[in-house]
Amino acid sequence: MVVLSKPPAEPKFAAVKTCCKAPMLFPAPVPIIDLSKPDSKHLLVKACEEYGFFKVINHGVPSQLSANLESEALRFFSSPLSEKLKAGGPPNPFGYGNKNVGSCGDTGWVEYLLLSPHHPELNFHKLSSVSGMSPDNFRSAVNEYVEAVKRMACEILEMLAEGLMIEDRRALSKMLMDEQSDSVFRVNHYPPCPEAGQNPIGFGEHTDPQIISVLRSNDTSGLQIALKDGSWRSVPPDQKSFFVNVGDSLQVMTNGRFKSVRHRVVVSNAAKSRLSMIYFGGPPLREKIAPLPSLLVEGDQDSLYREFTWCEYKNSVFSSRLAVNRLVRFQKVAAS
Ligand code: GA4
Repeated sequence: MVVLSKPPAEPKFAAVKTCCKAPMLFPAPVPIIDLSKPDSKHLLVKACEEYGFFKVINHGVPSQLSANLESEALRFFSSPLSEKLKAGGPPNPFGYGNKNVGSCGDTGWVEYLLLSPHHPELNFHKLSSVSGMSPDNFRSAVNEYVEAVKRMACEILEMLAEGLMIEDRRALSKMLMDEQSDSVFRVNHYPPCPEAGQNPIGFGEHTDPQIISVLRSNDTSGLQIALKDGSWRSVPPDQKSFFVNVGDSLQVMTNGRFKSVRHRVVVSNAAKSRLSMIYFGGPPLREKIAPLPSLLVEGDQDSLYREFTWCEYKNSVFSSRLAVNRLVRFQKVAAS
């Protein structure tokens, strides 16, 4: 006798935490960087120092690649939950997940696909069992998009290296170019929420642990960043541009000169879903995360951080709650 298991229920997104009483925040003063202008490198450095966040225009990534991937992703997210669950997820961190972020109890009004661009075997074979999906189309949409965005991220890192007067302009970008680069790609879908007026948390506040993150979203709002004084500001969406975050590892590599930006997503639109795709450029697991030597020599400064590898940091990150300030454990204690 064949026993059919009960189909899993649609995700219960009810009763998510609400975030801020003020329904409207002031828009963030987001620096806009024109990548086609060579002298943008000084503005890039300034943006990383002041905000750890900026928007990129004239970036050279064909809009068709973003549009393609967006439509493939929407096709996936509009499948029945029972189908989406076939694309994996917890306890395996890769694949489809909903409501739960990470393994330490963080939740939000979000469903996602977490993919490992350098280990395709972890991603796509599962999609072949999702009815209505063509894994080949999805795979090539992801690969083409990630390749183009990675190239842009490397260009930004090379401009930053020049702006910081680092002799080897590839000192940062080579970690993303390395075959063993531990980068991650994520597509987040925030479905329309009946409680949107109360600004429920879509993705809780955190900093990104990697070197650099590149985000592209559709034109639905929700992203917010924290300024240096701790106040939250909204980031108006712009589907033609990319938003770039400094990650924790780049903060360490610049000995704290660049700040990894705290950010979150709130669901503020009851009618429209938000779709974002984020490339997290990370170093190889064995890579030492430490201030670049030339940045220490100049002011005769000591490193603010004890030495660690990306593997060590990653283990600590993946066993922590989203909102934790994870670098504190790696900071040197100031002598009194
Ligand atoms: C935040 C940035 C990336 O989305 C991510 C996230 C990761 C996950 O979703 O598994 C983490 C989060 C992120 C940092 C703290 C831990 C791990 C969820 C979580 C609670 C893929 C990443 O690299 O770190």
